[in-house]
Amino acid sequence: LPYVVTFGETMALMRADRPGPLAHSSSLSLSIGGSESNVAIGLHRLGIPVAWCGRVGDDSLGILVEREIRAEGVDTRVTVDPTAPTGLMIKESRTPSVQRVTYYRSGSAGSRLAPQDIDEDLIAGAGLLHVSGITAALSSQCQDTLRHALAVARAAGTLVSFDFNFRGNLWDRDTAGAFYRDVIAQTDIVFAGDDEAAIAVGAGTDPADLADRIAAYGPRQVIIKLGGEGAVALIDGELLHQAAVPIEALDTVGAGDAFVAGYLAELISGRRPSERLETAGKTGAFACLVPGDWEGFPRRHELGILDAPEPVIR
Ligand code: KDG
Repeated sequence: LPYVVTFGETMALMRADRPGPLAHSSSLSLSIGGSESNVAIGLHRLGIPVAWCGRVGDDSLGILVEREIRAEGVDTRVTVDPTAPTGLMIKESRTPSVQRVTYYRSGSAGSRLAPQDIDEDLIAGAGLLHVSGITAALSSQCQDTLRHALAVARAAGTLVSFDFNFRGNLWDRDTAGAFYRDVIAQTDIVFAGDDEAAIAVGAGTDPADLADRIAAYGPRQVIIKLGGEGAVALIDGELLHQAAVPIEALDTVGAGDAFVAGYLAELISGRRPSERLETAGKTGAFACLVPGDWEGFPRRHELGILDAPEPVIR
């Protein structure tokens, strides 16, 4: 199978074990999270070879980040930066159904990712490069890195996938919108929530219309993620609707990444657009059923569990 390359900032992730104010949480669990490494883990669990590039500090959290991603079978290409710390993200579950994410990442090692941290030959030899708008929001150096990687992929004929991933606590909508419009003109596959799509192409009530407007910039596969409402996609001119898998969501952070991993895994495996969306819907649902960002992502043989007729599988 062709392999996928991705890169971005992965942070240590601390999360209270029970809902309530963080100020009253006496214990936190420690893991890692980063949109692109989440996608990489999701792809690998579905049987797709994948490499992730990133920069971490010369600290214990950097060791944790690299070890966890590598332990998932992802080919990790990590630059250790002794001059900046590994970023940190804290998830506060203020009520059982509302999560607040706080970043401690400004000036982090991950935000200093530079073009030389990403092996050009790795991108040129890949079947697909996946990037996210989060990287562009971190620093101008990260934005240069993303643009450089895109240029290398375009020149080599490597497919490019881009997830808007708007983070309002990292940059403003106007700056993000201008960046999105520029990048989608150089991208083959675009993932965006309907609210995120509106940042780039203006508000619209109809997701199919948003997909149309994005496709006008050039991408042949535009997938508008609608969370609990499923997804609408415009793929090679064909409009498709994917219903969401009905579940009781516990933690939706990471669901978008799982969705992207499901879609891309089936694309790489040569499956039809409807099959790509169906798997994406399932992987997204799996992510919502487990508190961590990526821990609940399914392996291929587990995809059918959502339809299991009995609660105990023997
Ligand atoms: O998509 C999930 C991500 O939001 C999370 O894992 C952390 O990359 C992250 C970010 O910057 O928000």
